[in-house]
Amino acid sequence: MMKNTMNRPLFTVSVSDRFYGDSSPITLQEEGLKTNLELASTLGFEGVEIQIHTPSNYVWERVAQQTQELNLKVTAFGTGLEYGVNGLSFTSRDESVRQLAQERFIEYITVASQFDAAVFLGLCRGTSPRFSTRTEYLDLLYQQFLPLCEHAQRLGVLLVLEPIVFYLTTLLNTTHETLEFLERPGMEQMQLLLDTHHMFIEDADYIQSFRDAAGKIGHLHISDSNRKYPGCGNVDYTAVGNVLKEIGYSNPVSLETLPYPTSAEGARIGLEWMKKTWSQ
Ligand code: LER
Ligand code: MN
Repeated sequence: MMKNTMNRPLFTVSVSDRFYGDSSPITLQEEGLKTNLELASTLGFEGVEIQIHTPSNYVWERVAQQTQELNLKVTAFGTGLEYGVNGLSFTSRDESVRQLAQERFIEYITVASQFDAAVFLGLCRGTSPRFSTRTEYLDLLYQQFLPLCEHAQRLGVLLVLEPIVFYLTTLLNTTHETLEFLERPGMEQMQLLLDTHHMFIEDADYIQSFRDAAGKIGHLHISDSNRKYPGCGNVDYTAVGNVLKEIGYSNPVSLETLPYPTSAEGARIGLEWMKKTWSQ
């Protein structure tokens, strides 16, 4: 991935191609990807993470041209909808589903290489049916990730793995267990995607987690304890801002919030938090 030469993160927002629901944490989910790109640019964001599914439905050269004209950097591709909409899972008991997940992520990595963007590994990890089978499922996940890491390395694409809260998966919930997982051999192309929502619920001390993960955080989601914009819930965003500056975090910071009270208003307030944090 190209190095950001600013000494602060790029201010970005999650955008989609349509409305996925008020309980879906994608900030801009108006009708049409282009509409959301235009909205992100009008609101003053510097970049976007694109959360769609089935990338072959898009003409990516056109999206590249649109984002260029809007002066937006595409920082990442979110893949959670591949699990939610298409049912793709790397730990499915069905080998053909695992195979489809492999092929789909190879596709994402190839598209992301055209944008110098990262690819998220989130909900598509699937889940272990029992706590007692977690080790077996994590080993399977590791085997599934290795070919993706190789492809990503060849194309110079960063993969980012997100610790996700217990109510969505039993695999890799905390920042520390995900850091440990990333130490397995062959995973050098993968870093962390941290998300303040998951960290707040899962980590014993989510501010200390940022320090412990310093240098290994490839992308960051801003989402309060209730998944709304910063300030709506219990996350201490003053402390989050301070620790991010303390560790010199300069990869993208991205709003991944419920479209509350509307897509545009939640995004506007979230961007204000980013600007205030990095102007001090
Ligand atoms: C995706 O980045 C995420 O945070 C998950 O909770 C899916 O919404
Ligand atoms: Mn997230």
